[in-house]
Amino acid sequence: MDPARGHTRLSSSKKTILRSVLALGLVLGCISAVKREDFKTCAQSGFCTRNRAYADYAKETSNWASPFQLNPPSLRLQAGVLKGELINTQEEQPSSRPALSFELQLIDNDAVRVRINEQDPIHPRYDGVQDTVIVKPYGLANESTYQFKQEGGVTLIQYGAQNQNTIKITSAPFKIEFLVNGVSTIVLNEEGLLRFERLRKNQQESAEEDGDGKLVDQDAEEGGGGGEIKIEKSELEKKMEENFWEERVIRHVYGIPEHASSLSLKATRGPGAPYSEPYRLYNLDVFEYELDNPMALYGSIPFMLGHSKNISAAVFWMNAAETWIDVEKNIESKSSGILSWIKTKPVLTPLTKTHWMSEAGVLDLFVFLGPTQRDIFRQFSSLVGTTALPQAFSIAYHQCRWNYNTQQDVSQVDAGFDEHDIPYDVIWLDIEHTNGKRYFTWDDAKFPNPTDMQQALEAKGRKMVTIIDPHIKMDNDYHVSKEGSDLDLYIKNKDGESSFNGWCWPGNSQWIDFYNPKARDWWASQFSYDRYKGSTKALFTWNDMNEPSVFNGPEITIPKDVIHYGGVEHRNVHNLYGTMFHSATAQGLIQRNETNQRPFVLSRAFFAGTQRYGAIWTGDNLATWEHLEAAAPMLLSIAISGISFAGADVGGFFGNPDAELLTRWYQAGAFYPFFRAHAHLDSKRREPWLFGEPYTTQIREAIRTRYAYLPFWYTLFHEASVDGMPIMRPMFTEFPEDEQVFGMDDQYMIGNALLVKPVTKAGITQSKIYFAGNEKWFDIMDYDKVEQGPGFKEVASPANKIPVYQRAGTIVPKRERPRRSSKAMEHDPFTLVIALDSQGQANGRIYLDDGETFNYEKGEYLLREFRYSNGVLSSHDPNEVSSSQDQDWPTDFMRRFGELRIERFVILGNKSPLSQVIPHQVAGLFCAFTPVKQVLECSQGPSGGHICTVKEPQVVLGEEFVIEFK
Ligand code: NBV
Repeated sequence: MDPARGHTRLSSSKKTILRSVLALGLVLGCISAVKREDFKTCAQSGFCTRNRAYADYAKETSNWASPFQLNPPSLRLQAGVLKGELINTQEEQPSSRPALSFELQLIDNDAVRVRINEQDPIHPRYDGVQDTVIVKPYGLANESTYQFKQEGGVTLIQYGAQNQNTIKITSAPFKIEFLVNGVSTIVLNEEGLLRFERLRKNQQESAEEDGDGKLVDQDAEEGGGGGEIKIEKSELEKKMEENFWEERVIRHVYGIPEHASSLSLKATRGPGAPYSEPYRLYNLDVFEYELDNPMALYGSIPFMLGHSKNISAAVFWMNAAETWIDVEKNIESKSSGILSWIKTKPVLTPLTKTHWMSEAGVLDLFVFLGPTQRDIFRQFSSLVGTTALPQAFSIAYHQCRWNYNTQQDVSQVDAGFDEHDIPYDVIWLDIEHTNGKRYFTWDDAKFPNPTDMQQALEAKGRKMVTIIDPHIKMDNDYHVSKEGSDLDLYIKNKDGESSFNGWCWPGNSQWIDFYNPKARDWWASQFSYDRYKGSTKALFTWNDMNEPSVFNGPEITIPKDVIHYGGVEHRNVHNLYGTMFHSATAQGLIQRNETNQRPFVLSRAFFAGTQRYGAIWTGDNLATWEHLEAAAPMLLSIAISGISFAGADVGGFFGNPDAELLTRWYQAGAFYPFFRAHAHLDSKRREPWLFGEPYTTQIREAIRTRYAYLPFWYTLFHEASVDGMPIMRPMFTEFPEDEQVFGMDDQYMIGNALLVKPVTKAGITQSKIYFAGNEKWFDIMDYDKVEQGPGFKEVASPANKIPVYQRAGTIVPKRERPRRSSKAMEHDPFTLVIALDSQGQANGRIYLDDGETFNYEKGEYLLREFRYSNGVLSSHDPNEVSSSQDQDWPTDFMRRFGELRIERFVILGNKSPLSQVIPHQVAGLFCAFTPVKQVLECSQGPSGGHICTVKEPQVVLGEEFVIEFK
């Protein structure tokens, strides 16, 4: 299938690439067939080897101190920005060399940005990542919100909403410590490992590569050193200087996806470290990836969250070049008091150190001190962007396979869902639907009438997705290829003149340079209906292979020395390429639409900020139980790093799942934010009904469960789009005080309300679940099964059951009438499941808009907060400026959605049965409240709680209400 893969090896090239290696140590106190030889280890990466060696050298050298010093008289704090000069005392004639510029920005959302760059460099470092990653110019803290003082060589800044944060900057040796309420949380350069390369004139000349420069690894030449310390001796070291730095937080650390590894990051250095390789961030197409491994995968987000019982903090290392991160864990006793104006608290706690090493770029680091995780997610997402609100259909179920072969195949599969009463929203076409892998074209023999095909789907409220990859077949008769050449839009070889070409699905191909604004606009224009023939507004897009995957390239990707628009060398921006492509595609879908529809684009590669453009998935997993198990930790790491709209291929991409595995995967997938089944070309067909009973029924139930909870999912997507809260949440996000859950990644929360524990082993009918907190948990399949937290409990998880529990104290909106697509449910009434806590209270929300357009930006949506307290349920608008208040009602939207009924309340956890429903009249927008006799039924569960159902309570969503229950 992919002969070129087998031949790609890391070459022990003789070339020397002199580029701006960047590294930072962060001490954060707190079945595989993968061809390993295709991918670099740290020992094969020159800068990784040298940086690790430098760390060892520092550790082994007694009295090691960072050679970097801040020049205190140079420090100036003005309008939220502290500027100064950083001197490397180890440099030859430091006084005659321009110092490094140091800048610390206090951002108005309480984040802090630290930047270090060269002053007057001969060869400026690439500093453009911010232009694409940071959403908008942000505000700096107002001078009245912080205090600043300098004492000797120490600079102190106190800031934060409650003045709770302190930054302590030590000039010599250079170090920055961040404290929250006097507790040391993150320390930058504590181990004195900061290093910063300068490129000198004679080096710049010698930086030219020799050889053909095409498809060999570009810094493997130093790899043979076997990780030995050659700090002063190596030839390369004489030419280069690396940036090493470090930070510390005291706790578990999480994030830095994408790795097929645990949620809580494992040690990669130090005694007993489970991994010997650092975590690597370098977007790569890894065939049949290995589990429990820090190897790089398709996406990279250099965001790391640290958490301990009392505190959370995070860092974002804004660098898109190849990056390696070492994690080291030890125990340390530490007194963290600083001068008299900070409270002193002793800390005895596991210390996690992390060491960040990037090949290029400037040092640009954001520190988020929360104090809560919700604050951290808000701070981070306000800089890199929140999840774009997706179209409602796209959070329903997707049916994919490589490939649905013909138009007839598509209509048969579509009909199969109806015959078996299984809802689905989208059918996908993989690369075989094209004319010879020429994207934006159709294989006319197989798909003679794509427009009719899409219209037939649309008539049932369904959609289609086609794949569009970034490699463009070199063929002058292919309009996309020809226009790309005529307009000169391809990535260039290192000569900066000729276009790079390499091998991919269509054969010899070229790659659009998405760094060129003209190329982005042109690409977006390809999606207009007149250019993308056979496309309709029911057609959406899948961007695959965008790491980018180049079959005959080094590590199956594009060489680092190819050149982008503006002369930018690829190594500086590698991890962002896929996102630039994703963004231009999403822009294309927005532009094509006279109907103001939101885009839907799935991407395989990702970076920080990808959530602004669409969804991602975890690539080519395997149809094994181990891969099913690995999906949750992977998705959790991705979620806390900003990308909520993510999923794993249900069923496993490679191989053939048996019926049990497939069924369990559907049950797990029904609780992934992006829910798509997918399968490899060579795998057997596995549409949900093909395994027969009881599996068809079990899969149908799993998919229907997803559809029933769509109002809840959509409300969570709204929350993610507003304040960056992850949808799929680690247990420690909801239970930050409970140390029991800090390392837990086999169960997780959806929003704050649902606890999910996927079954990931064959033959299991019992699951051990941790019920956190001091409240009850209600089994969603059988409301009278109630578990009391905190503690582990063995619960039954027979084949037809997804172990999912609703947390006491929450109200979850649902729709309980199964239909064939989410569109077909859009006018259905709602059910509210009200799970009372021990105080008899519960809260929840619903968000609703038209599910398709951008009209919500004009206020066309409904946001309702439900509160149950003292036997009274009320619905109100939590946000005075949203929805009804400032509108001339009724609008089209309200006519369509505001009158949607709530047809049922299910009240769980009542100590005694209810016998009366008393509506209190509230001025309504549509009609005065008409008290009608509701149907109230209560039953008693085995645990003594009462389950009461109120049918037809005569309330609509667009109207506030107050109802008393007795
Ligand atoms: O386009 C074919 C596949 C696709 O089905 C899969 O989901 C992607 O991750 N694609 C990779 C290319 C080849 C995989 C072997």
